Amino acid sequence: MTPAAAPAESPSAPTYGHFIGGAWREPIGGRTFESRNPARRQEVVGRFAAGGADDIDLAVQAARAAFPAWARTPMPERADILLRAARLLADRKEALAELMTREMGKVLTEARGDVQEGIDMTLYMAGQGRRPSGETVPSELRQKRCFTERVPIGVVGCITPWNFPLAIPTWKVMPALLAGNAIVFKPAEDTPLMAVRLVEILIEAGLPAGVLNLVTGFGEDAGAALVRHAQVPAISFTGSAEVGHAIAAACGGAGKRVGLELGGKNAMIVLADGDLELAVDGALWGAFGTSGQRCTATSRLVVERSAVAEFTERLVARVGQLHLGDGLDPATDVGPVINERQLHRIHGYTEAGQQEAARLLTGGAIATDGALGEGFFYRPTLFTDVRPAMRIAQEEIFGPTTAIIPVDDFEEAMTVANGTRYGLSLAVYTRDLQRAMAAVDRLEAGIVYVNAPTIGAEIQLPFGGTKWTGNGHREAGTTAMDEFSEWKTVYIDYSGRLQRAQIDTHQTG
Ligand code: UN1
Repeated sequence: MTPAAAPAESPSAPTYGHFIGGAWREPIGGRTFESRNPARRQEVVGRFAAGGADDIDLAVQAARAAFPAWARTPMPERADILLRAARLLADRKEALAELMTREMGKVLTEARGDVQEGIDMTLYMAGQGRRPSGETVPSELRQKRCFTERVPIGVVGCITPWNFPLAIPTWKVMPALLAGNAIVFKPAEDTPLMAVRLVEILIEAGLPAGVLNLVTGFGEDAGAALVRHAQVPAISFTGSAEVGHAIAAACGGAGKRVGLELGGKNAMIVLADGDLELAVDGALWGAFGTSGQRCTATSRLVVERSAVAEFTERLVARVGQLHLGDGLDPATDVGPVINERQLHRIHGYTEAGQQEAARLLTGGAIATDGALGEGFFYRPTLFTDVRPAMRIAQEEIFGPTTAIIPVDDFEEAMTVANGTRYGLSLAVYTRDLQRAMAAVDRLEAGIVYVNAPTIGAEIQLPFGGTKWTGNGHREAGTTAMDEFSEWKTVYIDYSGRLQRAQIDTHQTG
């Protein structure tokens, strides 16, 4: 079972195993599953091992065995491996992007962006390997030094989604490796091939056996076994709020650390003084880029009432021009959605919107004409007259659907934008600096944009959200290592006598 062969059309698509302890292995139960091209469902891009509790246990044991030596390896040496991996990712950017489009569906330009985000993250973490990673802090006592240092946690479980099949794994795997942890990596069942490619690159870059282990398969089996495993003290998960909260409960009960990144119901506020053409450009990109399958997707357009008619007219015209198709076709603006279940789930939200008397302006249907019928295509969908309490204004749809919510003024815009359970990304369009800054102050989200849509975060800044979106962690940026390391505080007393903090320094009388 080697992963070397290029993927081909079914039935000759290759079969890939788990990567455990430095070797590719067949799944213990012998079960496999297929990853298919969402633009052409008859095309199998690969067959993969369907992992279960036994495979996970094997991977955890391999990680435990590799951990001590990796933890002792100097951080700059670990960083050098990441630097080599970044170069390999850059060398293979085009091939990886094409493969991503075939496995996941996003249009090729966006797939290139996903790979680039992975390269950026890997380079950034390689650089972090030679930067200060602790502090020297003054002691209140003489002849005493105090400093902090980061130490690895041990074996960490990384569970990643399919929508950014390369970038998001790098947000977790790279800082976890740099911090000195060993990893069991369980990628989404819809995009295992991108995970295989990433693991291959890290091995080629020189990662020692057992430091990174890959177990492919389904959340209910492999994912749940990883979360429950007694020798995995930390889990990092990106995915739905429903699954994330179940993981958090399991981790909480077992005293484990858990980092969650759980989606959003992101809004773009368009104030009447804003540049409406710029806002239309932003809405199109934010709502329909990646077929709306970003946790940062612009799924609400909160528009000041006096601008609604003009904004809507311009937006409807532009949505009508979006070309739906295979992401490998340069003429395509919007690719397929990930799978059949999601396709029907998205359509269910169209029905919910209509039942609640929102007005459908365009789209709202599964596309079946010609070649589109071979894949999972949903027409870019725009609702208006949406009220803030409607399901389409409250629940994460994760598809090419967005909703115009008219509001009377700035105050109502703030209330509506903040009025969901999520708190990932919010945007405001205005030319008025005072209102822009007031919005920055008042919007309840981990990420706020001014005059840009809700998508487009850069890796050198913290990524994550408030409220239901997460549990306080931030990925990437200056905070990337926090989720994957412990702080050790060290006091060194070289006075040769007992010195008592708080007491000897504050003698009275
Ligand atoms: C996600 O949607 O899960 O900010 C991540 C963005 C991308 C990352 C999105 N850089 O849209």
